[in-house]
Amino acid sequence: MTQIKVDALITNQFLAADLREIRQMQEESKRKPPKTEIVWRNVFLFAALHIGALIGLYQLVLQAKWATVGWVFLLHTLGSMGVTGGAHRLWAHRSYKARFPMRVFLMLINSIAFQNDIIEWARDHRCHHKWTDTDADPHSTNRGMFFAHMGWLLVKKHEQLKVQGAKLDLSDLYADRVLMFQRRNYLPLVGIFCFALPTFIPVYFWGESALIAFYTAALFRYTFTLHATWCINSVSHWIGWQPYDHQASSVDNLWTSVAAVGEGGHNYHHTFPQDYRTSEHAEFLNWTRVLIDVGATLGLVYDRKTTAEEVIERQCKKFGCAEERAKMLQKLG
Ligand code: ST9
Ligand code: ZN
Ligand code: ZN
Repeated sequence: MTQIKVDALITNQFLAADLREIRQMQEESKRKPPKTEIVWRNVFLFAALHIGALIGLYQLVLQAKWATVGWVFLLHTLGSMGVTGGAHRLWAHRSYKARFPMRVFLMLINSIAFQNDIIEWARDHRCHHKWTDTDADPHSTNRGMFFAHMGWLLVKKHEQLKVQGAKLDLSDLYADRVLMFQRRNYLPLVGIFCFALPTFIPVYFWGESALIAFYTAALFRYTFTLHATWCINSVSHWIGWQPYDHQASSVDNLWTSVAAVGEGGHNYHHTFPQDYRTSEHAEFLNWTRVLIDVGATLGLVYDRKTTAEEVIERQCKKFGCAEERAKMLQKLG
């Protein structure tokens, strides 16, 4: 395991000049609200998906077999881990390294979640970290909580995001043949892993009705995982603890840790983005960390990065609050 001992701001890859530029961009985006160009195709598709998900929820509660309920939970957990352990902690942040079989596994379970291919996901997420709450942040909270949650997927992206994002170095992502395979075959992969297999398996193995399997394990489960993920962009930039950085909009929150398999330490994560744990609180909910640690035990994962205690303490003293950190860890475990 590698412990990061350099100053927190440098682990965050921001230099003082960058920070000044970012503050200016944040002010500018508050002064001039950007014009919104609605993409009606997405509005109709998401509306249809949510109607299907509501039917699925009704069936899940009243009509589905118990095995199907378990299947929905398993798919949500696996798909989420493909996002948290794969797209997020491995590919967007490089917070650990993984061997080929682990990367293939993560790419396949990521396809269950159908959240754009990993290269696009990681590109947008790197923009979110580097230019948080500016027009170059795909889901800036300056444009309101609905925009941060899902509104950003219903409108054209801001020009600033495209201009700034084009400056990012994404060569590591394009050099990974597992990611290139996913990109080239994205539609068949999500067709199989997000919709076809989730429907087929309950029908074939425990005789569930095809319609119930489709509405619950495909449509409802897909929508639920989307909202759990989107909550990190809305709730986790809104209500919660800020022990590590009071100036940031990100917060630590217990409920997002529950729904998003351990990603609720968002104030911690924005402060120490290269830490593979992404959170200090509620370790028992950090199932993604468990998956990465199991990978390490099996020799499939190596070079997990953590943050040294003295760096965390220095950061809290300078930009957050050590007492708030102690209180939060006591309350949330
Ligand atoms: C979904 C993603 O839901 C969810 C991500 C959530 C992220 C959460 C992050 C925080 C969480 C961390 C923890 C994880 C927790 C997980 C928990 C799990 C329970 N840089 O996009 P286009 C350029 S997806 C640089 O079409 P438009 C580029 O040239 C749901 N350049 O823009 C690009 O071309 P290409 C399913 C950029 O036309 C070109 O612009 N998917 C950047 O404005 C055009 O790009 C959907 O619903 C950039 N960042 O359209 C699809 N971005 O890509 C939704 C763009 O070829 N998306 N460029 O290089 C769309 O339909 C469209 O993107 C749009 C904008 C309508 C939103
Ligand atoms: Zn992140
Ligand atoms: Zn964030």
